[in-house]
Amino acid sequence: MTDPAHSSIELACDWRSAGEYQDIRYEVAEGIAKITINRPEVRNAFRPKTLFELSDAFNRARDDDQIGVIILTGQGDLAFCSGGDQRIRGDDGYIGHDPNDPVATKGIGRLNVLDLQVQIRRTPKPVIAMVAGYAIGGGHVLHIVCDLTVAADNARFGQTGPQVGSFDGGYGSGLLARIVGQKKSREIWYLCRQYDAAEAEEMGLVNTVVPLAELERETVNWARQMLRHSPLALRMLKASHNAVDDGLAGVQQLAGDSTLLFYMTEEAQEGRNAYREKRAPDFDKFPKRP
Ligand code: S0N
Repeated sequence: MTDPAHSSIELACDWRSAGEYQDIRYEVAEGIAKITINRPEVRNAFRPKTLFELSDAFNRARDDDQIGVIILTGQGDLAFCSGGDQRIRGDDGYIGHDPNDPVATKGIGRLNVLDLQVQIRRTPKPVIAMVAGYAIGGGHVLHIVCDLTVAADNARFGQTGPQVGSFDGGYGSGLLARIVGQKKSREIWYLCRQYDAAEAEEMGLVNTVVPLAELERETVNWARQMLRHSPLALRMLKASHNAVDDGLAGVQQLAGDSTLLFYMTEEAQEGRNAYREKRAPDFDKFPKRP
């Protein structure tokens, strides 16, 4: 039987571990952060601990000003992620078993993955899903919320919600429909079929498909290409692409980025300086732009 942890994917960078975790790995190289879900024995299904660690790693990558692009992937050839760990699904969500987690010790379920989806969307750096094997259920939604998806030729995509008594009516269906169209999205959810990498590329669900061994090389090439570009321009483009689908929260993100840019101008700094110097601001010198 194939070892689920085995990877035929050739490394493309000299990765350095930059965080201690149990369910994931966090590695960095060349301005890229690689976050790997490391539960291959369950096809990289996530439990609450996995999601808290992923959230921490995404924060780490966001706050590191040397990191320009983030890669999200799964350990091994067989799976990117198979969604929520069904073994610890309680009657009201996924139940953690970490004695240090106050929610978990109450035995109350919590829908943690939704917070991670929002976090990936709001991380102001491009996130690439690097998919080998299955991206299924909540694991499929994780690749949907990433900016780009590079797939290996063995990748398989699908939702299982109606089969296992679950559904994702947020990004999992709304954003999927934006990507592949309403009819196709409904087919994917209602029928719970699986789609191979070529079909996924055909429907615009992934950006490109490459041989399994070359998956990381190609993904890193995409990252390197973006790293040559203006990080602020990429940030604005991510926020702009998100804005319509994310409603007022999307507008807030885009508007926040505008505020960030405005803060960097002499005009905004005049307002701050005047307040600090206890004088009236002099905005006369700034043009009333057409
Ligand atoms: C991935 C599949 C297709 C792989 O098939 P394959 O290669 O034949 O392997 P298996 O023999 O089936 O699996 C190998 C071992 O891995 C275990 N395993 C696989 N997936 C899971 C999983 N998700 N949870 C727990 N264990 C898993 C198998 O049991 C097996 O172990 P052993 O050998 O010990 O029996 C295939 O495995 C598959 O179809 N997996 C299940 C996919 C699935 O239904 N996932 C759950 C879908 N639902 C969600 O993800 C919830 C979404 C969600 O979280 C959410 C969404 C919106 C709003 C809120 C929430 C929320 O709940 O928070």
